[in-house]
Amino acid sequence: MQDNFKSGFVTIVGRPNVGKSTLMNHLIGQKIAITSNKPQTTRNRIQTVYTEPGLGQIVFLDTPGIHEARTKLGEYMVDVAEHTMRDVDVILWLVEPSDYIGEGDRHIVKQLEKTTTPVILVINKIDSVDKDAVYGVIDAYRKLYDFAEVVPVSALRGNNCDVLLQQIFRYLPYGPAYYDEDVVTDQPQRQIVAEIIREKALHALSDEVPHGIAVSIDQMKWVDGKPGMYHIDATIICERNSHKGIIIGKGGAMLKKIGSNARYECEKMLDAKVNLKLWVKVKKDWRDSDYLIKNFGYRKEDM
Ligand SMILES: Nc1nc2c(ncn2[C@@H]2O[C@H](COP(=O)(O)OP(=O)(O)OP(=O)(O)O)[C@@H](O)[C@H]2O)c(=O)[nH]1
Ligand SMILES: [Mg+2]
Repeated sequence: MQDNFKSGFVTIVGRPNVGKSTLMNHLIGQKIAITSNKPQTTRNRIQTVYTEPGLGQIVFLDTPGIHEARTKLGEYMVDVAEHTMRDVDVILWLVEPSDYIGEGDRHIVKQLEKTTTPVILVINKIDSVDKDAVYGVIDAYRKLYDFAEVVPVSALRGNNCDVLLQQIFRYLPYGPAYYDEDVVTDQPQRQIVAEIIREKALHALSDEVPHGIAVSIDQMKWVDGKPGMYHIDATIICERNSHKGIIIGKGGAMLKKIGSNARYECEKMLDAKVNLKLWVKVKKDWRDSDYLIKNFGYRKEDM
């Protein structure tokens, strides 16, 4: 490894729905984290690796949106996000392009004040506002905190993401790569499949139903044949009987839609045929049960 190679960990934090997962996917050039227009999509820390040969390696941490938690799962999610700020080389704080700064963002400033780590303020979604409005946003945020850099981007369109990468590298220490060049994520395939199903449910359902969904993979096996294919059995867990009815839909139409959208994306991700079977189960108020949230994979040990 050359002497001038840089490497380090970079967490992406911010309120729900500001575009953290969209940004991470864009920066690494691959869809690993699921995204949706509903807040609280990401529930775990998701690690991905970006390597620029000869230059450096960035290990990104995508995190759940920091919000006022109303369930035990919510508390877990906020803990996960805030925990990542402790041991990284750079913090990316993502915000909406608005000069109104609410309680949620003020809470995040308090967390940033606890560290001495360089913070890059990333103003996302600049495609949705006038260029001039961005200056007002920069001024409003600069009054709150002494940022290492401020970078406006559009994660959706990819605008200015190259500049953001350059700025991140400036603040990384010299050192060898943490992972081989071909490593992209720490997420096991089964976990990515579960997340794809949850994403398709988030996209298809409205109101409060999607927030109370978890997905468990009951079986995932490769069966040789012509063609060979993955057989995947998965269960969508929801909080109430009435939600179960909505997820299944009239004559099973909703579940079929979620299933076929998920199968399509799983086939792309696995580069193979997939036979996906979905079930729906009710676990009443599981988001407030320590036992069940652990059971569905939201574990403090993984933080
Ligand atoms: N117009 C516009 N929309 C964006 C941009 N980046 C993200 N979005 C949209 O914002 C919504 C939220 O994106 P996510 O990436 O899921 O946001 P997140 O911050 O990861 O959300 P949580 O995981 O819930 O905390 C989605 O509908 C995205 O398509 C952007 O640059 N411009
Ligand atoms: Mg997210």
